[in-house]
Amino acid sequence: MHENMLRKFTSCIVAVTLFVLCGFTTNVRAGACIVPQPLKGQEMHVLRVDEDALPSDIVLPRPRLDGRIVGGYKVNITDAPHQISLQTSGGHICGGSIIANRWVLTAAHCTAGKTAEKLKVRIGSSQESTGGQLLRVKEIVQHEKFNYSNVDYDFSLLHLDKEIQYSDNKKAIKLPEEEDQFMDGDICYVTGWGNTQNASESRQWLRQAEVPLFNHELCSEKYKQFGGVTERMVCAGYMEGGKDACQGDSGGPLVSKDGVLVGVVSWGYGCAKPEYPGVYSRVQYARDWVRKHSGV
Ligand code: 4AZ
Repeated sequence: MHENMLRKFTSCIVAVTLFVLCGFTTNVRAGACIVPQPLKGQEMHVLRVDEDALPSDIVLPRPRLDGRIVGGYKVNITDAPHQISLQTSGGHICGGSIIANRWVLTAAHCTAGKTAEKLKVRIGSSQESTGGQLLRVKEIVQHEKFNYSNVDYDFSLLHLDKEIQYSDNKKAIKLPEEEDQFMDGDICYVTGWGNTQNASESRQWLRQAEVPLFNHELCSEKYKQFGGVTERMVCAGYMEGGKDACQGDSGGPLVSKDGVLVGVVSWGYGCAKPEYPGVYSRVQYARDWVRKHSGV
């Protein structure tokens, strides 16, 4: 095809695609189009929305999968030895946490539509693409109530085909007990190889950000246009934004100062934006479910 024709053909395809995405599946208001952006292995992302232009009674699809650890710093895997990188043949897709010798906890939206044979887990490395060990997954146990449209019950267990020998760079994280109390403002740590939203910050190395737990009711209020947050979710971040998990961090750990796995990176509106904290699956809620399926 001639270059000119090819260009015209391409812009036509782009125009039609934008029309379909904006006109049928989402909303176009005051120039704001909520465009679901496909990302490697994922299906839907809401990227841009003009909050002032939206009436408060419409419920938008949950935004997710749009960025990486923002406002953080490089850490070594020995600082977060429970952290794993979940991979397909294309490389890193999500984070996860070692919870026992043969078990990893991640997000259900990371495993949705995948088969165990296609997944690998890199453990014991500060870099997602090299080092440590690459283990096979024997079985995916995805939460039976996981709901893709509102991201509720975003939990998945990965049964590994080999036992992990614990060392300084690979070990299990403690799960919360039913009676543990986590308070608004408690500082937690989120880690991952996700987007830093800053070209000068490498995403090859594991990064960490410190984020305080965010009041549940206030978080639900902030996200009311996206359906609010459920009891299976916990929010963390600053009202002024700046530090957050982002694209590629999903499935990864949110850990309290006492070393307890409080949350699993799940979703949020963009990354590190003021008034939109990160939303995590609340591990305490899934404690019995984890015990039932893994014995952990
Ligand atoms: C993601 O795509 C993702 N800022 C994770 C967390 C958040 C946004 C996106 C929250 O993995």
